[in-house]
Amino acid sequence: MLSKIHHVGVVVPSLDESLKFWRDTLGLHFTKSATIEEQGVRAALLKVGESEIELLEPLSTDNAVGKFLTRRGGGLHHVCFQSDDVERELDAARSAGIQLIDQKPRNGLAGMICFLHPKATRGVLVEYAQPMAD
Ligand code: CMX
Repeated sequence: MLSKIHHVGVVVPSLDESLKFWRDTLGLHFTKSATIEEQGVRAALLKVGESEIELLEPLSTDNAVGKFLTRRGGGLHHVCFQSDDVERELDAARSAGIQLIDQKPRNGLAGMICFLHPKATRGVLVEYAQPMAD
């Protein structure tokens, strides 16, 4: 079941520069950061209430996030819904005929994640995440 907005993804040219605004000026609580080679990004999560902002800095200009930065100059990139079972959400989306990016969940900063294609979701890149138990 989808329970809340887990995070909103924001693409930035530099994670370190962006943290000066999101963490230091706005005062959001920095949770963690990591380089996720499979996704081609450096990413950081900042908590605000029940949800988070995920900052994404591309590792190269020719991957998914790099192309987004080049084309749009960064900004709002995706919305991620939390689920207790991403595999089930993916099966439901497949059964509903929604075009998928991921055929099965994979590892991301937010836990086990998967993406639906923005062409099938009226232009909004949608992610599902099942956080790992702490
Ligand atoms: N939101 C809405 N539309 C998007 C988009 C986004 N974030 N990113 C790309 N698109 C659109 C483009 O505008 C383009 O539309 P048009 O054909 O109408 O011009 C179309 O998708 C194709 O864009 P592209 O730049 O040619 O890129 P690709 O087809 O190579 O890839 C996508 C697009 C969505 C499949 C790819 O970005 C992807 O696989 N994203 C999911 C993975 C990801 O974003 N990972 C980073 C997050 C990591 C994490 O959260 O842990």
